[in-house]
Amino acid sequence: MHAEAPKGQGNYIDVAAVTAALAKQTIGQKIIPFRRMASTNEYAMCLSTGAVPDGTIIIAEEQTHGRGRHKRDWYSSAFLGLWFSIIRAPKSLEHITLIPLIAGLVIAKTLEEHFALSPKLKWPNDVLLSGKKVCGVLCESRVFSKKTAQLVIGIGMNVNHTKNDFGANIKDIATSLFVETGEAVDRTALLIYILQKMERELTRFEAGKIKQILDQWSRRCPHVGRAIYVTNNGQREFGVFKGIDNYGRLILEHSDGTNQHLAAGDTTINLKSQ
Ligand code: BT5
Repeated sequence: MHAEAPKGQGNYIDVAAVTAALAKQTIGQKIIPFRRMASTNEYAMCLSTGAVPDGTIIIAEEQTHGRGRHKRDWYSSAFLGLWFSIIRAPKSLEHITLIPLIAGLVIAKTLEEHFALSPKLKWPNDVLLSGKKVCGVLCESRVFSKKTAQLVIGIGMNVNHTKNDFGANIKDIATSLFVETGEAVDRTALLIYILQKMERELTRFEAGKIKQILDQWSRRCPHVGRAIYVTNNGQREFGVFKGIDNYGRLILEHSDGTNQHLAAGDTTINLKSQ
């Protein structure tokens, strides 16, 4: 692992430019860049508390063991994407389960504003373009007491991949910004935009604007109001996706009219027609 990118190989993210652009905010006040590492989330989760300032970013040009939820793999090719983790000390733990949804919303708004794209959100953590996954979010936390925790917000976004850059196991389900727009993307500018938006959205969240955030999230989720299958702890059932509660849980309405609130950790969803 190299804490500093060696010169002259590949097209590196300009970390100095990112740091300079984010000088006035908490997120990104320190950036720890790697050329290659196993997983930025794994690294961030191993840092001891207080070892780095709140808002520190761990970023890698390539991950060899990028991880998704439930120990799934996250493929992170060299120089083609944004693979990074934000270390955050939340002000309150009450609604921290909303943070993966907020991260997805930040990405969706970035794609709308920066590229005039129309991304969709799939609960709990996928950002889709043309029905394929362009970005995934993995939030992990270490809880120290009823009031304190350290959160790691991991974001993986496919940026300059061509279709051939995706391996056989994900080529039908993954897409990139290059595939969708036909244009190479400046990853440095994109990262700055995302991190500035993340600071603003997390500040809004900490100011208690939860309803606004949930409304904005739900508007971008085509599954809300639809019949869906839910696989929860290995059991498959179906109902209507009524919405998201204040804790980021999916509200599933059963045929008898009762509502069940399902946490992201154990649940995956599919449209009933699939
Ligand atoms: C996620 O998990 O979508 C969370 C991905 C988070 C990745 C970031 S990168 C920086 C940080 N460090 C890490 O180690 N992780 C985070 P999940 O919902 O479980 O989706 C995983 C599934 O997505 C896999 O089983 C594949 O089917 C698919 N997949 C894997 N790599 C992909 C890619 N690059 N693009 C699209 N889909 C992918």
